[in-house]
Amino acid sequence: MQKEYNFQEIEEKWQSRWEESQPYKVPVENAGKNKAYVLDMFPYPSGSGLHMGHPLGYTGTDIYSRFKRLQGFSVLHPMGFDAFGLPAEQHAIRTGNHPAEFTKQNCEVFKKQLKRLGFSYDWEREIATCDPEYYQWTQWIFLKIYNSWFDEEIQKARPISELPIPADISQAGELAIAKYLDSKRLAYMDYAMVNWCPDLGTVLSNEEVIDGKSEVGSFDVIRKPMRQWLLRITKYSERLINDLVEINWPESIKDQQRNWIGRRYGAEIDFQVKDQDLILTAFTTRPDTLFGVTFFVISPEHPLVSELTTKEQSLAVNEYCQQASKLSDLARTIENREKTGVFTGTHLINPINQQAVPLYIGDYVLMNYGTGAVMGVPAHDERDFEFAKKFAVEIIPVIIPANSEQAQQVLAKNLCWTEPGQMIAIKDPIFEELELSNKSNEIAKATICTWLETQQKGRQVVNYRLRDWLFSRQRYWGEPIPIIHWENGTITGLSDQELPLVLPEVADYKPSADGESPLSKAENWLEVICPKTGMKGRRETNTMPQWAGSCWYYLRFIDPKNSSLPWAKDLEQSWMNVDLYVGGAEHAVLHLLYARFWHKILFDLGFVTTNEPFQRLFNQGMLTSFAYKDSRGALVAIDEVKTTDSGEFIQISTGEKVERITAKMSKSLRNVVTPDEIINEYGADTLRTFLMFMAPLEAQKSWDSQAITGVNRFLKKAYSFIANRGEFVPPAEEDLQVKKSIAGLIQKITLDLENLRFNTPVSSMMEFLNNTSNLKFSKKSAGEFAILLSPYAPHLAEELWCLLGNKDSIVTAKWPSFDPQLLQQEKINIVIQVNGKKRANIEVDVKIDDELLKQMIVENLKDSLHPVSLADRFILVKNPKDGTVKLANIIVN
Ligand code: ANZ
Repeated sequence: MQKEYNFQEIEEKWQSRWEESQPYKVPVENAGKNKAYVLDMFPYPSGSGLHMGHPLGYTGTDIYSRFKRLQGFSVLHPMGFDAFGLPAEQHAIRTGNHPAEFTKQNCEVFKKQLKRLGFSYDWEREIATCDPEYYQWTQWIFLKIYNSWFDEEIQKARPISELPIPADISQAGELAIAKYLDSKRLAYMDYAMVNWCPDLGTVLSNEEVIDGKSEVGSFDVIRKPMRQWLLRITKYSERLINDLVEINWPESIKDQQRNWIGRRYGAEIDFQVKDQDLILTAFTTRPDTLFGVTFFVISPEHPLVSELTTKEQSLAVNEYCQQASKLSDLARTIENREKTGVFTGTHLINPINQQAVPLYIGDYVLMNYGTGAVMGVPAHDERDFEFAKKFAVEIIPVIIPANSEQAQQVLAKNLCWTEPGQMIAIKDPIFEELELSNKSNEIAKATICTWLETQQKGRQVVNYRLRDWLFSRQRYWGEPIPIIHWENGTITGLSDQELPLVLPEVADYKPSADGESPLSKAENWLEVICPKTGMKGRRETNTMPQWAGSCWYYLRFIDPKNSSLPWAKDLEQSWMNVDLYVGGAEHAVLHLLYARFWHKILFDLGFVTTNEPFQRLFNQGMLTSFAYKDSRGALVAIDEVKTTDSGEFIQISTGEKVERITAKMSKSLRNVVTPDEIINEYGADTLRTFLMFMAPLEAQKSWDSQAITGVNRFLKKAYSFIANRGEFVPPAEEDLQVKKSIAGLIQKITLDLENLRFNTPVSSMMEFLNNTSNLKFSKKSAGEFAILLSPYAPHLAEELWCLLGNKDSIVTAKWPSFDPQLLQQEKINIVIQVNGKKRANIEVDVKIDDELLKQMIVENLKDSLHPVSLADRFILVKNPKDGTVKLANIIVN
């Protein structure tokens, strides 16, 4: 009787065997020369369980891990949970239940679901960032950051104990020294304008604010000054940009990081305030436009606003600044927003031509970029152009396009020219002395910069868009920041022995009305007395942001149970870097930049031996689903639509025709497919193989429930091919085509997996079975097929391996090799004619492609009396039976 593919039985059986034999366990000391550290971006354990995006990337890494294991590598493939986070806290506020319990339950669900997918994780290394045994070390790293400073000279972090203290400060006593140290630490406190979200009762980082709303929950966000913890990531701007060349990451992600850091080469230029002994400094990337300055704008938060405002203008200026304080930076810098501003009554002197220009306050100038002051050049900057039009300020062009026709247009129409070009002749003694007329604006940039430097009226500078990382949150469900504020005004970090500083129990999880963290209500925990001096102190009540735990989890996986250190140094040395890191591109600038930053500090302080954490990064594409759109553009859920025989889509309730579109999976469109549903219906092996088969892993793709049956059929066929085969032949009697095909398959899949091409091996395996399953097969070749299949469909492959009579798990098998001779193509001889006369013979592979053949002919005749080129007409005469070329005739004029 024919045996049927019973995926449920097979998958349960092998999962329980793996549970017993632990084939994926990596001994702690086992790194060795051939190692592969393959890492997934670990999930946040939400209450709704795994969604289809999770197994998509996780299958890719699992296939790669299995492939490397079969190749004899020691593979570290761990999994854990990014378990602090806002949803659990909001759940706690709603229900009064402890977020830890809710989180723990969710982790259990996730783990069970992940195990059903047959992933080859070493579960003994599981970690959760909210466990005190884990966050003890997050706090430990925070303290290392707190206890260090950045030495500009060597561009490295160093222990704060090595910071040279200026003599006047050390004479001023302990308190002054403490203040000085605090001002240099890599973790420091400062008043910062923060994004305050009243509904969430917390401060958000810029990255967590999207279009003026919170990323979580989409609540309004306003600006407010608050005392906060910040990490000095800006000190690492240069290294974070420069070291990108060392790592194998998608260029698009590198570009996003570069843009986020936003390195700008430019100049600071000093403008004297007219009739006053005061200087205002502008940051510009375009010193070449200095002769075109017609006004000057400072930010409403500029510290000199009141000093620079005349009595007559003070009322208007005050009112304007008040209005501006209500807007977020983002709202102020929206493109095409109508420019606003107010005149201060004051004028400034342009250092290069001594012209007096009016000084305005304008909210398009931000205080936290450059110097918070802009020299207005309306002829060459769009924002300044709009401002000048609104306030009727003069527009003086100094650069025109190199193309004269274009230049005439720009001048005739008074356009704003922001591109490179050449300098217009200007009547000015210094302009003439510098011989700028008709020079390219790039030359003018350098010339004017040098002039400013020699006159001491300006200097070249590098500026970055990156801001220091706002690191404190007024939340309960995060790592407590291990700091004590003493009553004498000093602050200290806890000692290593006092860690972990465990979250206290609190009566409720809401922040206080003024935004203090819920921890400020935990009186007993909060108040401390120094056992040595008896001084009173209060613990820091802010907690760390969710990014903290994921900044270093890849290091803990190396040595997850170490209770005396975050990781043992020799293990770190043998396992790092992460060889392959896979996750969504949405983490381009958040997690991936923060983790690189922490890693570099740890590197500087000697705790890790590599400069970068993630050697190779790969982004999985978005997985979407289908939905429908009616003629008004409204979205229609998938169960409200039927498909007609002719393939049209009709809305059932209205009978109206609708259009099929791709949309995010969402409950309201009822187009969500969960991994569990699919596993129930087809099994995990089908789901895994299908997820890879759909498209290249990096591509965006739409879930198509119908297409999965094709993959399921392939696995049934693979099962039957071995389970229902009467007998195998000895290797000597095997059909040559089987030998050749399996060799080709091994070659192809090896190359594809090495290059993370996960989709094409599936079609190659399908094709292989179709072409060879009816031929004479040896057990050896059938076993090799099972091994090739095992990264994709590990349960089925184990079953087939067992049916072939193997005693050990297929996990312990060896990735097959092949005899390259089997892949050598037969040669044929082709006659070459030029204009119908025989000129040469060449020997080529039977299956040579036409283009390659043409190139070979050109090459072959290169030094002859009758050279030909690819531009000539080639007539390839082919054998009608097998399509091989017999003769090539090239027609040369
Ligand atoms: C004069 C000028 C002339 C400028 C010109 C540009 C073009 P990116 O490349 O985005 O960094 N700027 C400087 N500080 C600013 C601040 N705090 N808020 C808003 N804008 C500010 O832009 C650098 C340019 O942004 C600077 O160069 C300055 O305008 C403006 F034809 O100076 B520029």
